[in-house]
Amino acid sequence: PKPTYLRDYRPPAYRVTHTELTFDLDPAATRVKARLHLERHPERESGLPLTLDGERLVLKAIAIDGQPLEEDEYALTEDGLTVHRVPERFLLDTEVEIAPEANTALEGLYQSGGMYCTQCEAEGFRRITYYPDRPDVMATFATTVIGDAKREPVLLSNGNPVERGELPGGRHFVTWEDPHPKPCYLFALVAGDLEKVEDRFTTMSGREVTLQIWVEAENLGKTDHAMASLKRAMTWDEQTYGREYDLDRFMIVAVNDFNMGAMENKGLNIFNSAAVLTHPHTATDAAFQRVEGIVAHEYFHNWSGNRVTCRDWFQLSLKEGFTVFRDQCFSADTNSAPVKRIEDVSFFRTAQFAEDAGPTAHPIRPDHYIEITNFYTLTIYEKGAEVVRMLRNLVGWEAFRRGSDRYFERFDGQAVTIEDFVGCMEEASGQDLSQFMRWYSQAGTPEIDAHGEYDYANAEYRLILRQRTPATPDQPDKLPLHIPIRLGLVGTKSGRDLPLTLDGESLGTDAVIHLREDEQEFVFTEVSEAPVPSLARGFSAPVKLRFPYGREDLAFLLANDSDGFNRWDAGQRLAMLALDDLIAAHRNGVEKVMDSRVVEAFRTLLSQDSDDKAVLAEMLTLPSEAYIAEQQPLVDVDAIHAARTFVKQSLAMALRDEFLAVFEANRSEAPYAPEPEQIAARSLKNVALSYLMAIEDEEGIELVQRQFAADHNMTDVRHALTLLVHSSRDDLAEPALRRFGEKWAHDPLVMDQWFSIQVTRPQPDALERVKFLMEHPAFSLKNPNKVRALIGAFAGQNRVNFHRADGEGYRLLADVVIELNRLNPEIAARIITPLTRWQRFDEARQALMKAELERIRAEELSPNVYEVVQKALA
Ligand code: B3K
Ligand code: ZN
Repeated sequence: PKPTYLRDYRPPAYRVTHTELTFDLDPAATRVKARLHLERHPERESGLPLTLDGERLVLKAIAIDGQPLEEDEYALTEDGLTVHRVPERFLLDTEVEIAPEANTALEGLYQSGGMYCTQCEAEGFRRITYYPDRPDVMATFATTVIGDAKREPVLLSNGNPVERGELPGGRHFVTWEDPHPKPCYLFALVAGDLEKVEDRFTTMSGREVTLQIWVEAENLGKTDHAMASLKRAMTWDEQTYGREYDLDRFMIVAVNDFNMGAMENKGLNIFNSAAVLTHPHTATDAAFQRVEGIVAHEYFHNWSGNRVTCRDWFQLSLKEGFTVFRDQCFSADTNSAPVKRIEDVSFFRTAQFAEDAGPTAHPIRPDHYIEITNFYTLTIYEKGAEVVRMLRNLVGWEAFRRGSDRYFERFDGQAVTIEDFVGCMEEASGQDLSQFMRWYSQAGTPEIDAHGEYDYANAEYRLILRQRTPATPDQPDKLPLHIPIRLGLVGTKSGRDLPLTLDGESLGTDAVIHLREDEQEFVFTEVSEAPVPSLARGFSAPVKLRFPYGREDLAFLLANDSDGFNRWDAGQRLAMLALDDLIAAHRNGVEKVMDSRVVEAFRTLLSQDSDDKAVLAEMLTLPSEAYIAEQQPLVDVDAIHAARTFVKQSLAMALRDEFLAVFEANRSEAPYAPEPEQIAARSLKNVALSYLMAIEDEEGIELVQRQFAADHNMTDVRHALTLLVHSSRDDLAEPALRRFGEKWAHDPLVMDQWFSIQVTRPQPDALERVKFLMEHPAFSLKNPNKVRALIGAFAGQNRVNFHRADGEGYRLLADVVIELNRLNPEIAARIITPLTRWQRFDEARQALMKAELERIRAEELSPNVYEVVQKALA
């Protein structure tokens, strides 16, 4: 497979102004008729051949302006169709046959259970019909769907239904029209025996919109939260960005087999059922919040993505980074803003930093790819969102909003670039963002080394910042970035933020300084007492910032920092210092000793009356094994696990009464609601319960068992079940697992949780369990949710067992990748990730991991898996 390069971009030779499609559905032989209204692109020369993308299509007929083509007038290849000579303006008619039932890649038109559905982004439409499958070709669509009246009573596509009718042989049809020009990646079709839940929304200009969520009958009771979230998101986008919905109806469909979370098809969003269905008995607080975030994300795409789309797939972050930023702000406004930020950043620093440090590191705007599906990454999405957040902070909200208005107005109905977006921000703010643009082209996580000195005599604080971005594949040398650092100086006597004066200018007590050079010195004057600096508040830039904090400094910040995020971060840093010592002790075989400062810091936290319980819960949570690993030069999974367990148990022993008090104070019998206050109390209570269970004494066990048996809501039940299954007591784990598994055997989403809990347990039988569960009737390699729940959870979260010294974990993953490479290349190329991170481990493990990658490489590979394996072994 050959790479595609950004520098080769050219507008298409022909554009499509209108597309008419007719689907005659059949599992093995669906007929797709397409009539494309084509014309030469004004920027391209006359006489060019017409090239259309098409894969796995059987061409049945082709005609131009009603004239069937002779065989020598066109050429067919594996990936498309070329018509040698065409007029300047013409109609192209084609008819193809496709087999949805054989489509296990879940791209294009496929079947999920009994229903038909589509996934076209990025390049799935070419598996439906011959078409210029690229986002800069935008057309209006009219789609007729013909199905069996009994098997597929519901026939959906984008836009508004304009006609329906009966046909001979028990068939019927519906015709849909979408008046908004769109690229084909936003096309969608759904057909099946579905039920709907309906609601209404009045837009800010007074238009009535019908909202529908379509599900299989048994899921009718699980749509309330998604519907409420949708309405909140619609209101939020009107109030925050002035964006209104633009069709008469907005539909969401839940499907069980789906590669990603959801898809923003115009007027017809298709969702992984895991990203839309909730019920207090089946979904956890985290799932409720995830559904809210994803519903909002897809809805927000209607403007940031659909009305204004990407010129080419290199610009993917244009829509994804911006839309993630929008959904993060929405969730922050709807729930606890500090907790949302803590959760997002702690995930980011674990997973995106690892991506940036690995062999598949790439810029937010890559300059080449083999398979674009591999670029739906944490870098494009989450780092892209961090960069938009920096922009918002650099220019300020008001200029940002003016820039966003300008962007949506100027480029409505167009396919544009990242420059177009940043250009609007430059115009609206009058700021020069040219150096800032490097964030889009340079891969890797910038590292900042900070040093500070307080000069008593002159009342000055001197802060020296040095930046460096490590080399990444294809990018050995890096230029300095424009990095905004939000900071405060916290007085050690007063415990307060001191006034900041820089170059004679007074900046208040919380300010942003701009690091643009490799090295820069900032001298704050009139600093009346010795301070501890609180740096990169709120994670003001996606960087690794090192500062030689002592443990006292961190304990001080944990108690005094006015920035909630940095207070949490100080706690994480303090815990990391203790963990580092313990990891070293474990490796050297010396006795582990708990750092009393961490114990005292936790004691203080537990004794304070916290007004934000959700933040407190985060503060009491130790860095994850994955995050700890991210901080080590060489990852020793066993030492990390042992050190973290030791800290947890030491805290539990020292602070048992305090944890018990917190647990008791936050119990509630009130009916479940996914409201911020309840969620906060539950998470705090459950963190306390984890500590109580860490030492597995009779009382802790009793509390966990009682919570499990009370069966009050899935958050509590799942937490209790996890504690039981992850304990050393199989006599507790087995009956609970059995009970839960039998109770929920009929519910695939709950069974996913049941799978994950078992295969993430630290006990040495986890790998055998994975193998055993792969034979379970509820498991299927063809269902991405199942693959993620079982294989993804094991390889990604069960670090001690996946990295077993005998290499069996690696072998298992490689076997799965080889099988999935044939069934579903997109999922195969994702699930392989942990194997590609071999550089971080000891030599023996490196050799084992590379051997598995070699074994995979020897197979006949999809472009997806080929690209990843090739990079991992480069
Ligand atoms: N835009 C989709 C991505 C689907 C791509 C799958 N290959 C989901 C989202 O970001 O909203
Ligand atoms: Zn998106």
